[in-house]
Amino acid sequence: MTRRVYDFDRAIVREPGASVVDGLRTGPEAPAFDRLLAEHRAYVAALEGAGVAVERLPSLPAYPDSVFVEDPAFVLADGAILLRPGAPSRFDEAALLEPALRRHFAHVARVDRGHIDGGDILVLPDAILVGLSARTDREGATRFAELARDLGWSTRIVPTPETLLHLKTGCALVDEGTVIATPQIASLFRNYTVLVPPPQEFGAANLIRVNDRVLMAQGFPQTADMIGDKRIQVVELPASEIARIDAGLSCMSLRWHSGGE
Ligand code: CIR
Repeated sequence: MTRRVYDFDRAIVREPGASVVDGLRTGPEAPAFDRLLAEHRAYVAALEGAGVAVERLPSLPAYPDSVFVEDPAFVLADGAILLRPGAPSRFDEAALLEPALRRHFAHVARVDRGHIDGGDILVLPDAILVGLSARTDREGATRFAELARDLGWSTRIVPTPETLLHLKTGCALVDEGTVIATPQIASLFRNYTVLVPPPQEFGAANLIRVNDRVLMAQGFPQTADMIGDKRIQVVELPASEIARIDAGLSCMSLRWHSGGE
C-alpha cells in the first residue's frame, strides 16, 4: 500500500518542565503543572497506541514553551528542516533540537533567514501549506519552500487570520480527501471536502491524524461525531491545560515515517 502522509512510526516529544506554566499565552490563566503533565502523558500514550515509537527528550527548564517541539523543526520521511521560531523566547529551541534530529535523519537542513514556526506548516497529500502569521514571515516561508523543494515538495504560502496563533490552530488533515478547518480558512482547501466545526467547537480543529486514528481534544462532541462518521477511530484527549498556553495537540510532537518516501 502506498504510504499516506499521516502514516507515522516515529515521533519526538519533549517532557514538560515545571516552567511550562510560564509559557507564552494570550489568556488570563496559567496552566496547572500536574494536570498539564497528565495531558502530556495521555498524549504520548495515544501516539504509542496508534503505533508510533516515541522518543522523549528531557525538559528544558530555561525554555518554557520547548514542550511544543513542532514549532522549531519540521520533519518528513526523507529529512528534517530546522526552523526559525518567530517568538524571541523560542528562537534557540531549534538549535536545541538539532542533536536529536541528527540521530534520526541524514539530511538536516536549516532555515537561515526570516522566521517560521512549525505550527504554520500543514502537510497535505499533494503540497505543503505555509501560513503567514505573527510568527511566520514571507522571508522564512520562502526559504522553507526552497528547502522543502529539495525534499521533493511544493509549498503554497497563504495568509493566516490574525485571530489564529498558527495556521494549524484552525485546520488539520483528516484523510486524503478531507480537512477540518474553521470558517475563516475553509476557502484555502479548494480540492478537499472541508469539515467545519460548529462555533463552540473551533478548538477541535487542531487535531492530528496518526495512522488509522484521529487524536483530538476532549469536549467537542459534534466534531468527534463528524470524524467518527468517516469511520475513523477518534481518540479524545484532555487538552484544557495546554490550551491555556495557546497550544493544541499538533504542537507536542514531531512525527514521521522512518521508511523513507
Ligand atoms: C507559543 O505561544 O509559542 C506557545 N505557548 C504555544 C505554541 C503552540 N504551537 C503550535 O500551535 N504549533
